[in-house]
Amino acid sequence: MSKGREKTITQTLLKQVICPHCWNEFPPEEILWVAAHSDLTGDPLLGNDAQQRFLPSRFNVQGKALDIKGVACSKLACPQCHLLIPRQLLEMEPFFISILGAPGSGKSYFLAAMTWKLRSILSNQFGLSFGDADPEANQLLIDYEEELFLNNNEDKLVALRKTELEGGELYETVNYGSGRTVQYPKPFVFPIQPEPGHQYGVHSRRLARALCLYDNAGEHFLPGNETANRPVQHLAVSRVLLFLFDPTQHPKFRNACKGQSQDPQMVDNVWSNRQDLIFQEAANRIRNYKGLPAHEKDDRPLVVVVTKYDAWCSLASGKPLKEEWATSPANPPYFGLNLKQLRNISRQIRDIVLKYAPEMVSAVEGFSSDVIYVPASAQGQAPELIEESGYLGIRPKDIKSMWIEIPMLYALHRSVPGLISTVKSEEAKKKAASSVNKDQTGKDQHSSPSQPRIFRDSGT
Ligand SMILES: Nc1nc2c(ncn2[C@@H]2O[C@H](COP(=O)(O)OP(=O)(O)O)[C@@H](O)[C@H]2O)c(=O)[nH]1
Ligand SMILES: [Mg+2]
Ligand SMILES: [Zn+2]
Repeated sequence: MSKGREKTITQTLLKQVICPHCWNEFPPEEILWVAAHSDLTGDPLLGNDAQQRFLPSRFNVQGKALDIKGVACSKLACPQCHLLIPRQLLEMEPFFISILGAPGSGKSYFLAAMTWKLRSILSNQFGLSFGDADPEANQLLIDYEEELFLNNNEDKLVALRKTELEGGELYETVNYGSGRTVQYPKPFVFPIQPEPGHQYGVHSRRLARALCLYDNAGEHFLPGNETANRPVQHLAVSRVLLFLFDPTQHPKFRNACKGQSQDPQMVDNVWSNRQDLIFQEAANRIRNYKGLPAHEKDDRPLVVVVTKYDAWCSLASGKPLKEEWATSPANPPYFGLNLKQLRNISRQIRDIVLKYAPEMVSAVEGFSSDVIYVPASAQGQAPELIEESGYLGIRPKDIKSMWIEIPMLYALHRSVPGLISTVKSEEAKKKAASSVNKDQTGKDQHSSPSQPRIFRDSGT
């Protein structure tokens, strides 16, 4: 490689790379390459079928390593676990987000609907580019998106297949020898970067992040289901935690929605998990891993996504969630997040959860000092029974996701200042002033004209 080329490459590399599988930190020059020639198979950690990993000594003019058969390679791998690392992780800081929730709480639908939505709005509304680091590695999510949002047969009921507990789809197995086998949760990696029109477009490199998402099989957090070979570092290193709370799994929510919702999950008790215990189990593992004493709270943002809003909306306003409650035009032509309104809605949703599932509020607030409650719905509609399979399914044409992107916009805003704008209009300032006045008169500071009660008081 020429001196000049070497310089431009190293200038754009991070000093330390973090592996999104095993969280090992290493300098970029230690990265392994994956042999491209089909004869070069067999890896001590990944088995006989895996392509060999190697530290290269020869490169072609494009800077690609050559394997011992002389074929140019393009895939990279971690020096510790040997799993594939998308190239963007050498250049962009990673941003880990763990998605946690009971089995059946809607994680797979949430992830698919969220990434689908982010693909269409991040560039248009927020001036951010967003794509797959490696479409092959994100294939499971891409399949989900296609099934729900690009389906040729929009009238036919579809159901996302259940991600299995031990299955290879969400976990990758590495065999370190001497009987030590570790199952790492699979990351879905999406580079996010300000486009030239973004208000901080000139700082694009500094603000760019490689978003690494993990869909945790909730079963692993059922009490008693702990094993040492399934690490939870991703929960500990995540900058933001997303916990999906599903009211349809809660007997008191189901009772309160009787006659108001035809959703089979509300009527028939399809899923039923003690979600507070699942959260507590995950929280305990995080505490152990981080060495966080029991009396201290975790200070990272914790977003409690209250899922399947369509099924329990009768306890709130009964109305669909409107986009303009959470985002509105900020720096034209772009949008911003209306934090004030988001916090206002969070308080109202918290009231509802507190009324029917106080143990959930106490579990999350006992762990984190920074909790926000965000309602969302991936489907926007109740699923129906598919006679042939016995699964619950939805017709693609009926899907109307609500607020599915808001938890992630909030998470990005909280963790990478400047990436997502917030609404600071003249009107918002005026409204803020009027709400201060109200405070001084001793009236309820949460129900000023600037903070309309979108949802009814719980119980009315
Ligand atoms: N009513 C309603 N049901 C949903 C929604 N999202 C998912 N579901 C249903 O919840 C069930 C479990 O969803 P899934 O994403 O597989 O849960 P996971 O086990 O957490 O990944 C499925 O039967 C879905 O049809 C939603 O927004 N509204
Ligand atoms: Mg799932
Ligand atoms: Zn690794």
